[in-house]
Amino acid sequence: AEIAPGAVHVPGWLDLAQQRELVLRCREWATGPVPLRHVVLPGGGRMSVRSTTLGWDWAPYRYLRTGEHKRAPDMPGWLAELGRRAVAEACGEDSAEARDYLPDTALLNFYDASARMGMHQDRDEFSAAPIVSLSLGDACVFRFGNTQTRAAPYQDVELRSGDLFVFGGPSRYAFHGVPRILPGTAAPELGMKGGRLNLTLRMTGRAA
Ligand code: MD3
Ligand code: FE
Repeated sequence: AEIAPGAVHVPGWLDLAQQRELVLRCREWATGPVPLRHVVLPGGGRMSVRSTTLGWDWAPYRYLRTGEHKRAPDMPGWLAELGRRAVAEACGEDSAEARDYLPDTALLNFYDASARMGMHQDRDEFSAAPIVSLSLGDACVFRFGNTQTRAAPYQDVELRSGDLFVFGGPSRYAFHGVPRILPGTAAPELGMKGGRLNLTLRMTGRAA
């Protein structure tokens, strides 16, 4: 479903077996050289979400190869390919977006039951290519706004485990956030002990 021009929601894109596999991979990254941590913003605020990265390391508000942490692991080829298939699904197999899509960074966010993400725009990339979002674990309320202001008008959409969302075109720079996690909504077979994982695949537009 296209909830706004360029913002395409594909509920249940990943089946349970694919979700379980991705949860296992995420667990490896979450305990790797750049473990999940609460990112501290330059203004001193600590994000309630815990994050890690592959490829480029997101150090607010920029991408680095090596930041305060060890160098992030490389973005695996199979994950970049999954991103390309996601854009093909949302924008069409023969679209220019899908043809040129080669994400070079992945951001992994973990939300416990009380974590939130305030309304913001993603403007740290030097590329206007779409952003791919994959959700795992507990469902959340995802708030999709407009490009002008973090305030209304916005739409609230429930994102569940296995859902794909692609944000391109005019929606690429829309304000968005996660006001609420819905605890206890994940399938037990997923093997998560609560909380929500969100994996976003991006093109930084930076030279390797
Ligand atoms: C809309 N993550 O990592 S994913 C983020 O669920 C982020 O963890 C949220 O916002 C999360 O920056 C939302 C969906 C998402 C990701 C990027 C977008 C929506 C977007 C970029 C532009 C517009
Ligand atoms: Fe974002």
